Amino acid sequence: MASCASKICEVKARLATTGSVTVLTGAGISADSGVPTFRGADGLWRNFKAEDLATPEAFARDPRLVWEWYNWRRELIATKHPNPAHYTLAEMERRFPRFWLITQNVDGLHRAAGSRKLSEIHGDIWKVRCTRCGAVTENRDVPIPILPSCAGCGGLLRPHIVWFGETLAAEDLARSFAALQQCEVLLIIGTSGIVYPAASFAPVAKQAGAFIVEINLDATPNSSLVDVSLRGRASEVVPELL
Ligand code: BV8
Ligand code: ZN
Repeated sequence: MASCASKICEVKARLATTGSVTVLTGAGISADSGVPTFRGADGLWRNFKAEDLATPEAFARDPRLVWEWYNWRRELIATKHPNPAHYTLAEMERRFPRFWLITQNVDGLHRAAGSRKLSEIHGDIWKVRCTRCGAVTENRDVPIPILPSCAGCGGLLRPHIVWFGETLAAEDLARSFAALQQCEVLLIIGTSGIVYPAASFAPVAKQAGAFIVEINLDATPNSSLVDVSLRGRASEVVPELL
């Protein structure tokens, strides 16, 4: 076999000999679909940062403002489609006997590309949750009437999304840690590695002996930990891995 001149070739060789792959994605995998990232140049909305609006305190203080931000994102995301990176991960799910996708993204593009073995650990922008009765429903109204109310009890609806200061669903955490501990290869795609607990996932997989590959435009806090860093756009690099 030709020597692995390129890092891509090394990663392909690893994927060719493993049966267990876990993937962690962030906003960078959807950037090439036209969905703004959080901490890139296009990440702001009316000069607010995600950390200012994606909190229960912000919603309690000004639910209209928070719903205006989510409505703006829903309207934008409604016109976007999965890119080759999303489709490649859906193909990987079919190809590897043990595969799990952990995404921090709430845009639904992995599901739209056909991924089913996934944990949307920060929630789903197309779901709403009643602040009174807790009912979770899918809502694809674009625009969504502000302020939306629960069909069942009339309570105020909120996005079914994990905000800063809120804990992730126990089931998502358990499923993610299991996938991180049992994988032979972990792919980390398009995340700045700043937000916890997702930022602690690479060390968990490393501890369990996984071969870790990072695909990102830039270096991140994960970069010093990974075995191979592939610098480039996810929509170009990820399809090359299969
Ligand atoms: C929790 C929902 C336990 C919003 C999100 C102090 C006080 C209170 C809490 C904390 C604190 N210090 C730390 C914390 C914990 C906090 C946290 O980590 N804060 C950070 C800011 C330090 N975390 C939490 O609160 C979590 N809960 O810990 O519970 C607890 C409870 C109480 C008190 C303490 C702890 C909840 C975290 C979830 C927050 N919700 N989203 C929404 O989406 O509407 S996080 C938000 O950031 C998004 O979900 C996003 O996915 C996530 C991570 O961002 P990235 O996906 O990485 O995106 P980013 O733009 O940052 O980076 C993009 C990357 O892609 C870049 O590296 C770029 O180079 C690259 N890229 C760009 N284009 C491309 C590309 N790569 C490849 N190809 C391209 N084309
Ligand atoms: Zn209700």
